[in-house]
Amino acid sequence: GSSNSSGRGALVVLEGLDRSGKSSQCARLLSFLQGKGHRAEGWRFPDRGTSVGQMISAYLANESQLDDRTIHLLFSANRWEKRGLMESKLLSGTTLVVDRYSYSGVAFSAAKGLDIEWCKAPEVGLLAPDLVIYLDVQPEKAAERGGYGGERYERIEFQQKVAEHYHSLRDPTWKVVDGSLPMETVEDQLRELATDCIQECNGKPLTNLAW
Ligand code: FDM
Ligand code: MG
Repeated sequence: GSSNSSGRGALVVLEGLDRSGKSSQCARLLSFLQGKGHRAEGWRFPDRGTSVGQMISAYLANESQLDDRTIHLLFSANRWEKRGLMESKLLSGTTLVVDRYSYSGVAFSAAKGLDIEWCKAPEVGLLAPDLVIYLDVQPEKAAERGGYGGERYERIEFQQKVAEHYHSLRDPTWKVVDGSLPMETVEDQLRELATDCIQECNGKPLTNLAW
């Protein structure tokens, strides 16, 4: 039986550099939660399935050029267009395990030199995560892991800057997990963090991101 059938679902966000293991860990966490009887879905941003998402995808593939602020706002718009659906899923008791969210939006754009407060502004009012897990992997280690896919941003010098901005965004509520540990160890830590979070947010209202 589902232990969260009466309450709302949890908004669980995984953040980290490219090749930090986020996507694999999201998939593992999702099947664990579902196996425990939780209603849970895996989400990711950018969501490349919408028309905004297709513009983002073309930009990341270097098939189009966009001004830095323009692409920043598209990433944000891609979250705004999903906000209503996220809210209704959460309120109906579905936990969302989300691969990247607003913190990626701010860290990646700020790494290009955009003002960080300007970067945060369009994120205000999106749903606030109940849990942010940062998979901490050194940029050098991430780059060694089977190489990058060749998308824009997948360069070590840039990832180093992104890491610095993630660092300055971190607040005490973030759970930093050492992503260089064995996959199963990381997986165990994520299971515990997510399970606790789902229990704790039962009865707590959904809130908005305010920074
Ligand atoms: N990215 C992702 C951003 O620059 N801003 C955002 O708001 C989000 C969600 O897009 F390099 C960057 C991070 C990454 C790229 O992400 C594609 P995935 O997770 O590799 O698909
Ligand atoms: Mg990527």
